[in-house]
Amino acid sequence: MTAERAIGPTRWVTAALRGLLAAVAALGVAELAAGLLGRASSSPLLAVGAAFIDLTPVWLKDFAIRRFGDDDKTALLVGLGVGVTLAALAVGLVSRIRLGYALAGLAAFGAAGVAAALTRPVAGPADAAPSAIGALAGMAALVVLVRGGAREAPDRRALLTGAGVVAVAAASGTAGRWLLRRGDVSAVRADTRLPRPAGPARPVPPAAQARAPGMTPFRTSNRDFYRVDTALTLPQVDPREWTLRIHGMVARPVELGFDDLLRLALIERDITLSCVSNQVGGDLAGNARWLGAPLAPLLRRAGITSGADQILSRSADGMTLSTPIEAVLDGRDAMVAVGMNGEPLPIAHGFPARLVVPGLYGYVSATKWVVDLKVTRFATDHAYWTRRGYADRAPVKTFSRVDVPKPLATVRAGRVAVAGTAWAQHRGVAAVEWQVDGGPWRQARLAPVPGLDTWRQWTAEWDAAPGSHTLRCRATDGTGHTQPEHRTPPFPDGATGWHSVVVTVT
Ligand SMILES: Nc1nc2c(c(=O)[nH]1)N[C@H]1C(S)=C(S)[C@@H](COP(=O)(O)O)O[C@H]1N2
Ligand SMILES: [Mo]
Repeated sequence: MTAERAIGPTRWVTAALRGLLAAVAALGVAELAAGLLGRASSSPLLAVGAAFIDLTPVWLKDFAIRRFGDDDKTALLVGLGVGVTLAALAVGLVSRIRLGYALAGLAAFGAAGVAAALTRPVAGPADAAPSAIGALAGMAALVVLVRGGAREAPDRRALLTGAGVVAVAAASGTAGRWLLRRGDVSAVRADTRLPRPAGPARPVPPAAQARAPGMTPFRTSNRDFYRVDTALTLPQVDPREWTLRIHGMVARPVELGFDDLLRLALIERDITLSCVSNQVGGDLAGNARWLGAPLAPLLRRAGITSGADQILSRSADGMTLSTPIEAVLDGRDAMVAVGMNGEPLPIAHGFPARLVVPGLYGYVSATKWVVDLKVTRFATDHAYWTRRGYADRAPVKTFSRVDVPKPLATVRAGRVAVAGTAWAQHRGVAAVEWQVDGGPWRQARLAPVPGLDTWRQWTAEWDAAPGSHTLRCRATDGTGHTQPEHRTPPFPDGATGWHSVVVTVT
């Protein structure tokens, strides 16, 4: 191949790289604008990602949670990054055909960013700025790069122009990130002191923890606690500025600051939280010791008007969840929680305050970063998930799981420890049965629990013969209801079905 012929493809590669550099400049400058604004959610990729989450159909969301679990947001951002890179390369290629088209392409991406930022639930007009300014910066960079590399061979001048664009992008991006980190409340959280509970938790019996090796911990550490939410950027809520407003169908609206909340008679309780998206055998559940202010007295202080049947709660990032009032007022330990396992709530779990209502799936009860409670009716107000077809009333379904042996494990023939976890929050787990290869059901031994609101571990001993075997379990709750065999998906009010595990005995 002659040198002449090699120039063609090189030029296209150079053109594609120009697009990439323009995109980097756009995103870097946009980050700086978002930093100056002090709002991470207005930065283009995060705004588009958040809009994407809101537009995601329920089946795709379930798939993402199933496939990526707690990493669903990372997966989304990686996907977005790949998409943006490809689009940027395409813009670069187009710039070689016609600069005007490429500039229009950048403007279109900027417009998408603006639209995404403006449609976030708590957005103001200023949130449009980062995407708009970023797009302009990207367009300017593209023009400069096209002019700078007019002869189209990657010569010294073109390289210098490229390096200049990268430097501007890196400097503004870094400055933007730094500005955004100033809003981080980790340090404030570390300095937050919580009072001792006026109503301490019942002690957890030591035997609540089943002894089988590899068994799930009875109490989930904050670090291992599952996380499910729509927040692509974690809300940074300073407790010194936090307030909780209770309003709507009430006689006397109430507003509380964080210190007001801490002065109330706090209770501490062991409560298992679980997600409606949890599949049969899934692990979107955790058990923690929560410290918080009982919610029912706060509502009574506000004076609920007759006819109200829903608490519509709102988080600092505009997420909404609906909770049936009857569940909050029926005597269970519904609370505005501030502490989790002896610490202030981790930021990812709602710092400085969240709701916890035993017995209901998280999407109808467990509002993190909660700032607003509107007393209303199901007939008038809808929340994020119920608007998408999830059930208004969603008590946690009775659930049980084989935790050990692990799926597809190989164990030695003879005595094998079988153990698992079952839950039916606020009804309690009354029995767990297990079976081998579809044989007779046998009663498992139930570990003691501190109350009805936590999960319950179960154990059994299996005299295992060599071969491949299927272990299966099912639980019965405190109302006498046994888990049905029939499998249903999580949508619209929680999965059903028996969990089974296949193991090899040698
Ligand atoms: N603000 C806010 N709160 C939220 C959610 C959310 O998306 N945003 N998700 C809910 C859902 S679906 C569940 S299962 C629980 C999960 O709480 P965790 O992340 O602390 O485990 O939080 C609930 N509270
Ligand atoms: Mo959930």
